[in-house]
Amino acid sequence: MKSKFFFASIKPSKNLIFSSLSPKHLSFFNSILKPNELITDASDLPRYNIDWMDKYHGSATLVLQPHTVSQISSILSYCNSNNLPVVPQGGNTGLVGGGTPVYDELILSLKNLNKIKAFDSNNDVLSCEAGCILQDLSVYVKDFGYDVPLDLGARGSCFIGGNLATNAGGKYFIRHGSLRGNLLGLQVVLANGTVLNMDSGLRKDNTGYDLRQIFVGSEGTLGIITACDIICKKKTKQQKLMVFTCDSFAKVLALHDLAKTNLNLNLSAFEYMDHNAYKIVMENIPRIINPFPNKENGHFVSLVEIISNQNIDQIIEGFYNIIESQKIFKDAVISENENQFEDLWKIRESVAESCNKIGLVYKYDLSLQIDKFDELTNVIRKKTEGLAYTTGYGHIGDGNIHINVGVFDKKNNEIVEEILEPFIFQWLRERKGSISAEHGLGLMKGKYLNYCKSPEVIALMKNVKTMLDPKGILNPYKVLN
Ligand code: FAD
Ligand code: S2G
Ligand code: ZN
Repeated sequence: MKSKFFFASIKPSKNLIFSSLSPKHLSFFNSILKPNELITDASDLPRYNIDWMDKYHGSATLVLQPHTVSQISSILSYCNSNNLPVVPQGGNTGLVGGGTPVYDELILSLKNLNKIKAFDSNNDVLSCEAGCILQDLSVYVKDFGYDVPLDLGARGSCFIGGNLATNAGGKYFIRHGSLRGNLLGLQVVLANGTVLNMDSGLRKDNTGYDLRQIFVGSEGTLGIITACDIICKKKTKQQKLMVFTCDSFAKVLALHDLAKTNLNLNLSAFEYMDHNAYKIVMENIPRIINPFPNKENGHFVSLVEIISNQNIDQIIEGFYNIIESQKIFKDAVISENENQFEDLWKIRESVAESCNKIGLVYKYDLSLQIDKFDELTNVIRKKTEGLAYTTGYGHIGDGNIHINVGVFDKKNNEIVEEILEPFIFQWLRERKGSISAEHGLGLMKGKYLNYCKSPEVIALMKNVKTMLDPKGILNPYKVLN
């Protein structure tokens, strides 16, 4: 089945030193895995070969789903000796083509490595295997009165191993900091099968180089993450979400500044969506709540989450009065209960799914000075006028914008791609932004790495890759290509 996205520009040429799966290889895998740990059935393979956006299509004929680290070690040691390329896969929610094969690489799914080992409430540390689903971990630590240090729209499918491999951001970056900053212990299996236990579980451990961190954000190209220890934070007793419409982006920035000044540590998240993003959610998500029926035309929508252990209504009232007196917003709603809190967040978290309904979506997940977010969105909107639907939204709190460009008619996919790339990355380079804020490079952006990293840095990255994976079997064609 042809991918909606099959241009030569996206498929690097196949590395001919790699072998393909042979009956000999299959009998080896059958000798170390149980029948339910191998997937070869043609009807089951597409859900592993095709990414969440239906944009990247691989042709793996085998998915391995081991239950233990020693199985993973044996698998990698065998693949390394036989030049068999392997794509580590978590929940397959990645958005840059990192978690699916380019050709017939084997898929090693962490799905069955999903034990929650322990929660240490004296030291606030969660210990679990890489295949644990983020939402399951969130539910587990909630019983102890804690939050996991990240949350994102794919929580119900993504694995903590994939979150670490992409150093996922999400909506609580300003509250918890980065996932890498909340990582204590890490267990990784290298391409040659070596199991690296870096699980000190200590917040401070200045004994040599911190090797854990090179695997965070390495997108399956340096090793397979099999377990981790993550710092969790005590839940606050109260949380509310305020949603505002503003008639200019300048007012969104003013609102953000007032939120930082007046809410300070009570500010848990600050997200925005432009009118196109809001409109497409309202038009595509069944039973979505519209808090501003017909009143938000052309307006920007900001979501400001507030947390506190006491007097949250007083905090909100004080903040509301300040911003009202400065005429910053047009309309505002405040969640009154948990259901409304979730319903209002659902509006922001449904942008991706809604954009998928237009057609092929070119996604740009960028770090940029926040005052330039709307300028760039308008440049892209103008350049693709008539060909695509452009939305601007994202995590203002941590300087990460998402621009989704949904192409109306697939016959224009290639035209839109040529309009956008490398233009958008050049635009960004001139303003010292990053071509990937949180989703990683995957297959999509490796070729643009030189737009935000120096040749010396890229050369050193390549040396690290060669040292850890000399045959290049781990997630080939991704990140550094
Ligand atoms: P996969 O997609 O399976 O894999 C992602 C990459 O990690 C691949 O390169 C893969 O090879 C590698 N990998 C996976 N598991 C391992 C492992 N155990 N060891 C080594 N490498 C591994 N991302 C954000 O950062 N912030 C958001 O707000 C956000 N929102 C999203 C909303 C939606 C609706 C969707 C669909 C996605 C969103 N994402 C977001 C993107 C995606 O959810 C994240 O990148 C997530 O961390 C991927 O996890 P996963 O388990 O699905 O990984
Ligand atoms: C988000 C993921 C979805 C997208 O919603 O914060 O990280 O469309 C994104 O990029
Ligand atoms: Zn995001």
